[in-house]
Amino acid sequence: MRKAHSSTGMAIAFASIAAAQSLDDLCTVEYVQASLPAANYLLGVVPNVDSVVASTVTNASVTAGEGQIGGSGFDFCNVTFSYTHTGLDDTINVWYYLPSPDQFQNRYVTIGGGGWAITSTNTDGSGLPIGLPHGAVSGTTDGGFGSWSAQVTDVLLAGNGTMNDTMLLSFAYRSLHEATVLGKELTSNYYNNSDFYAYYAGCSEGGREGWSQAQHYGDDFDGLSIGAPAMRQAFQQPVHIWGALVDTVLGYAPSSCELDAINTNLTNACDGLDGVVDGVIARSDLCRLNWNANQSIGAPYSCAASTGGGYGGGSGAPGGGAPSGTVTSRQIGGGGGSGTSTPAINGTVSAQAAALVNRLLDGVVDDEGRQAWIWFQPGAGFSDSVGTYNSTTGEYEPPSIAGSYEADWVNYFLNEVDSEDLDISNWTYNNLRDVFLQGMRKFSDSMQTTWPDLEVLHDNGAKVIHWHGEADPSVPTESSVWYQNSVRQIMYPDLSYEESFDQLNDWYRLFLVPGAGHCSPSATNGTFPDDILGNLIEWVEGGVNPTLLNATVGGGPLEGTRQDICSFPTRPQWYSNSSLPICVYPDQDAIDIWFPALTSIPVPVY
Ligand SMILES: *[C@@H]1O[C@H](CO)[C@@H](O)[C@H](O)[C@H]1NC(C)=O
Ligand SMILES: *[C@@H]1O[C@H](CO)[C@@H](O)[C@H](O)[C@H]1NC(C)=O
Ligand SMILES: *[C@@H]1O[C@H](CO)[C@@H](O)[C@H](O)[C@H]1NC(C)=O
Ligand SMILES: *[C@@H]1O[C@H](CO)[C@@H](O)[C@H](O)[C@H]1NC(C)=O
Ligand SMILES: *[C@@H]1O[C@H](CO)[C@@H](O)[C@H](O)[C@H]1NC(C)=O
Ligand SMILES: *[C@@H]1O[C@H](CO)[C@@H](O)[C@H](O)[C@H]1NC(C)=O
Ligand SMILES: *[C@@H]1O[C@H](CO)[C@@H](O)[C@H](O)[C@H]1NC(C)=O
Ligand SMILES: *[C@@H]1O[C@H](CO)[C@@H](O)[C@H](O)[C@H]1NC(C)=O
Ligand SMILES: *[C@@H]1O[C@H](CO)[C@@H](O)[C@H](O)[C@H]1NC(C)=O
Ligand SMILES: *[C@@H]1O[C@H](CO)[C@@H](O)[C@H](O)[C@H]1NC(C)=O
Ligand SMILES: *[C@@H]1O[C@H](CO)[C@@H](O)[C@H](O)[C@H]1NC(C)=O
Ligand SMILES: *[C@H]1O[C@@H](CO)[C@H](O)[C@@H](O)[C@@H]1NC(C)=O
Ligand SMILES: [Ca+2]
Repeated sequence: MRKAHSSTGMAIAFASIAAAQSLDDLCTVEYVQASLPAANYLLGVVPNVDSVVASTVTNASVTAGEGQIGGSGFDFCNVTFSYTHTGLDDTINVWYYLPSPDQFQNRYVTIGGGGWAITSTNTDGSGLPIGLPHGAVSGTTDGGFGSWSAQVTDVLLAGNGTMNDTMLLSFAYRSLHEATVLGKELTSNYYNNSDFYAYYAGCSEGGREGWSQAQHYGDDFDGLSIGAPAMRQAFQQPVHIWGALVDTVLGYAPSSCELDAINTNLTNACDGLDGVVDGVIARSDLCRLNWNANQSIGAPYSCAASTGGGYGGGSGAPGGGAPSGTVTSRQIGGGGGSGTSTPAINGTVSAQAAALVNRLLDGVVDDEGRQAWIWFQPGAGFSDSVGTYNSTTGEYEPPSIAGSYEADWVNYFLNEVDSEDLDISNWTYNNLRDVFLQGMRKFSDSMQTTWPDLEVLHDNGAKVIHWHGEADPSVPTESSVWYQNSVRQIMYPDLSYEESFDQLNDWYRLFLVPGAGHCSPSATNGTFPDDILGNLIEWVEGGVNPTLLNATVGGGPLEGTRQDICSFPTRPQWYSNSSLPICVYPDQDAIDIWFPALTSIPVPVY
């Protein structure tokens, strides 16, 4: 098995490690300075030796999260330093946790960010500590944004009309690669050990960052754990406009109460299609084939007055409480369907609301009805469409887009204006399609992150575990299915569907997590991955190909029961005599439902 790194070595570092093996001995500014990569180890990158800060941390705890394990009793060296690029007077900060020598297990991992942040520095399983339970050095970067908590939108524009292209590319893919190359060389020098494996782990924007590395720098890693990637940004952010736009174009903004009633009907109708009635829609593909919102017309609803807090999302659909650093619509600022007071409401599901939900689930179309993109799975709720109550008129209005990630995309990235406003009240469906196309033209080599040829990564022997909650309301689940299919078709053009999946599954697997939300569990009785990086390590280092992803039920009567996750395209199906699902190949129509022809987009969408 290939190892990740070959060291150029550093005499000073090696001189001191022989006598110094404890954490206290290694975790000094002098020793870390001596372990720094040399100037131009990565051409054009010059570490600032004087910037090194190193401090010992002992008995640290890590909280599990995002499908990664936690633990306690971790001792490590907490290191930061900065570097500059030749010819630029810039400062990029990088941050590493280096386990004590007795806890180091010959692994390195780069950690991604979330939302518009290039890094997550939390103590839970979404930040730098991810590596500690696996004895891995963890590394991350501030991208040169000026602070660890800065968002790319803070630095993307030098002024209205002037994009800071350096910051764009830093965020898009470059700075994480630099943090990785520097981190691997630091690891090699610090432990006097070039014989270790290199990994990547991230979810949401961190997932997109993982694909950005896999696509641009296929040599960097032996394995990548990529969750719910916010990739294909030309579509990913604006797809959240679809909910409000359909309200606007159809002239009907439903209350959360009415949408909840539709979602309840959907859940009741689709829950059992997977063979077990447990409140989890494990077959959203069958739901799309078997249910449409017309079935819910006439269903009664009644909700008490609310003083704010917004949309609860109904069963199986998370509302506002997304974890920090995710790409949920309308989490920035005060716009949209949260925080407003609504009066008591009752009624029966209208034909208008049903037409609207059918339009949402069928995905984005243009004014001629031609398909432009997909949408979220049934079970993910309809939060983007929830009307805002106007106490002056007593009517529900389409939700405001202002202050959302999608407004940021249109303003900062596409139009290059520093603004949180976006008024879509005059838009038609073509405006949204045109936003997709504008983003594709402008960011195909940066934020789009869908390059489908992973030959370098594959030749390098690297493995990828790509996972996605099937009820994710922030990044459409189908977005992941779509990308995997693109890779399969580009890399195995001459093989049949099953033959090409056989080849692909040797090194890249996709797991859809039934009922799960965005990088987190959602449905009460749903299962969730135990230890994704652990499965990846077993695959890379032990040759154990994860035909199933280890996972455990998080609540309800089966809480704590192992319920592993099927590798796409196989899908879970329960039979009367089994308590665990069987992974089956779906019927052709349950495959085809994922792949509509995008007749409104004149170029391939990967
Ligand atoms: C570094 O590691 C190599 C190979 O393991 C070993 O030969 C060498 O003595 C080590 N050097 C120091 C200074 O520990
Ligand atoms: C280490 O932390 C744990 C809590 O995680 C605590 O119970 C224990 O006393 C600590 N040990 C030491 C030596 O501080
Ligand atoms: C690690 O060091 C940074 C500054 O270099 C500091 O802000 C942070 O709190 C430290 N983390 C821990 C866990 O001590
Ligand atoms: C780009 O952003 C960085 C970080 O904020 C800044 O140092 C640099 O001067 C900016 N470049 C331009 C051309 O504005
Ligand atoms: C969880 O499953 C149990 C029995 O299998 C069921 O009674 C309960 O209603 C389910 N919970 C939800 C939220 O559907
Ligand atoms: C729902 O009902 C409307 C009005 O009767 C009809 O036009 C539409 O085709 C139906 N939708 C589906 C998916 O059956
Ligand atoms: C429904 O709302 C109306 C007012 O809009 C109210 O008079 C009526 O009592 C409500 N019915 C129920 C069952 O809540
Ligand atoms: C409510 O409706 C009134 C009348 O159309 C309008 O002037 C006002 O801006 C609306 N309020 C909000 C918060 O949209
Ligand atoms: C930049 O453009 C936005 C949108 O037009 C405007 O609101 C803002 O005031 C402008 N900022 C500056 C500094 O001119
Ligand atoms: C929408 O169109 C109307 C009529 O053409 C125009 O008066 C209004 O300014 C437009 N609103 C926006 C936000 O463009
Ligand atoms: C996954 O489960 C298998 C079988 O129970 C076990 O051998 C393996 O170690 C587990 N892997 C992880 C990462 O938990
Ligand atoms: C919606 O769900 C379907 C399938 O479970 C039922 O047959 C319908 O009766 C239900 N619709 C309403 C209005 O309750
Ligand atoms: Ca079910």
